[in-house]
Amino acid sequence: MNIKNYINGKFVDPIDDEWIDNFCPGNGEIYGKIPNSSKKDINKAYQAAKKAFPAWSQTTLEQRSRLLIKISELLEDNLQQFAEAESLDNGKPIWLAKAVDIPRAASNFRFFANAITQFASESHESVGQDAINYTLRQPIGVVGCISPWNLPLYLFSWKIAPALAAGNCVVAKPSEVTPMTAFLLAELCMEAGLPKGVLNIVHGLGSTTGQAIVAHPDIKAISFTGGTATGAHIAKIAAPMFKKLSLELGGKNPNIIFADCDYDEMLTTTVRSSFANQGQICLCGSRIFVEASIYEKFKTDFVKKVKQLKVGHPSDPKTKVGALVSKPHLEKVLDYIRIGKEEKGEVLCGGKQVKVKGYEKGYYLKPTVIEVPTDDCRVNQEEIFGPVVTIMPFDTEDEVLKMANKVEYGLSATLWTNDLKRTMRMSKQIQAGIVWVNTWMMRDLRTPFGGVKNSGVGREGGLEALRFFTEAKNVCIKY
Ligand code: TXE
Repeated sequence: MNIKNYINGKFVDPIDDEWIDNFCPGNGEIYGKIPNSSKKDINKAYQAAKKAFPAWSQTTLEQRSRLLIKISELLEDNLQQFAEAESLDNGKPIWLAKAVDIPRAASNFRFFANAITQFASESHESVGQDAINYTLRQPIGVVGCISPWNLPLYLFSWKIAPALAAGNCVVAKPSEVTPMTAFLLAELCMEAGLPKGVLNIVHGLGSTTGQAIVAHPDIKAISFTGGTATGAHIAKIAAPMFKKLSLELGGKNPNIIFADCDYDEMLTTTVRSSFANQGQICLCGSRIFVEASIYEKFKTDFVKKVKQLKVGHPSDPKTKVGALVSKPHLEKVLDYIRIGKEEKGEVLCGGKQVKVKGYEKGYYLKPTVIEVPTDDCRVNQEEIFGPVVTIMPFDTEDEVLKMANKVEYGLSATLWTNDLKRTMRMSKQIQAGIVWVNTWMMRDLRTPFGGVKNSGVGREGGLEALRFFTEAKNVCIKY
């Protein structure tokens, strides 16, 4: 199926008529073409957004909120179609797309539809000066949203919903590897009655289309989720134009397990936090540190459970681990497994490609556990972003804290313990934007989301997202 750009309320071909192939990870075959849009297409999208902005920014909160809720309802009505498209495009098991990804995208629209109606700004009385200050939170204008392939619609909507709710018009680009559900979303926006030009969805490669959004002088804010190297590149382009930036980048998250935890719950969740979505979630706990007294037991139990995970075609309801997103990505992950062995890591399970019957050209990999000799080896330091985790033991809290923090990233961390004092101590000291204690990926959309160090700058979610997509203006009135 070929997809098109959605600009000014219409589906259009790219101006230069350039296209790229879209591959299906489940069988490795080309199943459609997508536009590789140029600067000209981005400018066309920008012009449409600019034209739509005055009217859109003046809609009442209720009008905006109703429209976003309508989109969320339409997504729920079309759950099956969207889940199938997401699974086909990304390789994730269809049950996962149906249970998590698409419902979460619908929640994003509903959440920001409601959040905007509660978005208050502060006022300050300047006592003794007969003056009052209040803050206006005004939409920025035309903003750019660039999203990745791992949670395609979930992360696309996580950006465009707050941007639209806050009264901006948007030029958005989903990943060229997984464009399908963003394309389908455009149809729902039309059906919901979103005015033309308010949301423009332009497809293409990062280096052409993405870069054209970032380099466009009049797109004043960029919300980006993707790789750390790309984030740094974007920051360089955006800095001389003083654009507002929100960068949600990579992670290499520690999963720290103490002997006093609820063992069974920890074990089940750790399998999930390691391999959910084929390990392609920036929040996955890819470095597992286990207190020495339970290390051998954990190693045996964990590897046993991991070996039971069924690798299979994304459409098979029994599949727990689907296909990796692309051939180059599969090769990158395989390369890391090779590096892990060279670094004297022991592959306790997995480590190999899987041929799924009937889909031999698909990008399947066995979930892999590598026991590493030291924490500073590359597989323990660099983001692999696939179904690969490292494990190693630790003796003391201080030791594990040092290892947990000794990476360039700082997105999330998971802590398994029933010791309250330790929880409080460690939560403060772990260098991460999110710390989960005795759980993983429990998300409340009101909470700030983002990382420290090379995991990015800025926070998404709740009020943070609405603040990002608005400019604060102080008005001081002397009376
Ligand atoms: O991401 P890219 P890639 C990590 C993960 C992965 C690595 C590379 O480790 O292996 O990044 O993945 C657009 N200007 N994460 O190469 O390239 C691109 O088209 C503007 C973590 O697929 O960063 C896509 O829409 N945009 C991550 C988006 O950026 C550009 C999720 C992300 O792609 C651009 C994905 C440019 N110059 C990968 N170059 C997470 N944080 O969850 C690319 N893009």
